[in-house]
Amino acid sequence: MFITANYETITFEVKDYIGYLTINREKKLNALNSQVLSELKDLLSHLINEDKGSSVKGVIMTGSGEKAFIAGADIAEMQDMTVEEARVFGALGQEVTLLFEMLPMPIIACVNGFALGGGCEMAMACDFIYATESAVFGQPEVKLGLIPGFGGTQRLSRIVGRHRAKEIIYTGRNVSSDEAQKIGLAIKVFASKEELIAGAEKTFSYILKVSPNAVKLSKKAMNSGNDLTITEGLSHELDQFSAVFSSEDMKEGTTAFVEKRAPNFTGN
Ligand code: CO8
Repeated sequence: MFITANYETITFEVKDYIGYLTINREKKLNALNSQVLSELKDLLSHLINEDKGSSVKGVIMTGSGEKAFIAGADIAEMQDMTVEEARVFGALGQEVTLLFEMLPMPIIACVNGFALGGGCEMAMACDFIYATESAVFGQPEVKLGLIPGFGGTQRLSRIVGRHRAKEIIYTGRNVSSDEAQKIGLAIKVFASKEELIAGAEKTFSYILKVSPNAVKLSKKAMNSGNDLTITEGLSHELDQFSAVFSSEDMKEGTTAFVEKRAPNFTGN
């Protein structure tokens, strides 16, 4: 297991195969500055490189405290950026969102409070979003003379539809947890942060029983197919579908069914 002790703005703790990733800048409502993004990049790269043999089979991401998941990119840091510096900062944020999508294990964004701007963008890069009733989503960048820069102009449309995404981005308005659930941005809503985390743990209790290899390849086929035509997407699915036939998990899962016993998956 890699060393997480050096991180200052995030924490990562593993318990019962679940990695608990927390953005740890509570006083600044967990706003994303360059340090947070760099530490996220480092952690996610380790998780991707470890893959096989990793003790982490799923990740729950949340923000420290009760008030915010992430209240956006750090406005104070962006205030004086040059065009070149903004490009580097934007590219780093985008890279982190792509690393979430490349994680070999599922990651659930548990949105407790504000998920604005870069916060909404990080949540959308996770596999799916659970939220508390008090959660507030939005892409308020236009109110600051900015535009979404960590993937919001691309992922929000893909999740809620282009016209709805345009209305949300052009107005910069808040989206309540209730509305987020109605439009498919958050898929489950819980009364408290405690229940939110317990809800994600319950979902992982099902995911941890199935083949980690099959989940990984489903994720890969679904993420890579997102931007393709149906024919190209089906071709990607076929690649991953045939690839599972070389796995021990596939032999174990099908043999266990035929032998009428529970499977014992290893992730290989
Ligand atoms: N950046 C920096 N600091 C922040 C941020 C932020 N996004 N959000 C909150 N903070 C800080 C506040 O400045 C304050 O600090 P301090 O106590 O030192 O004054 C502390 O957190 C607490 O915040 P508030 O006092 O404002 O708390 P309230 O409960 O009154 O308000 C809000 C909560 C409504 C969430 C309010 O803080 C707010 O409006 N925050 C900004 C939300 C926002 O606009 N987010 C989008 C930012 S832009 C963005 O994310 C762009 C992403 C792509 C960038 C690409 C770059 C190239």
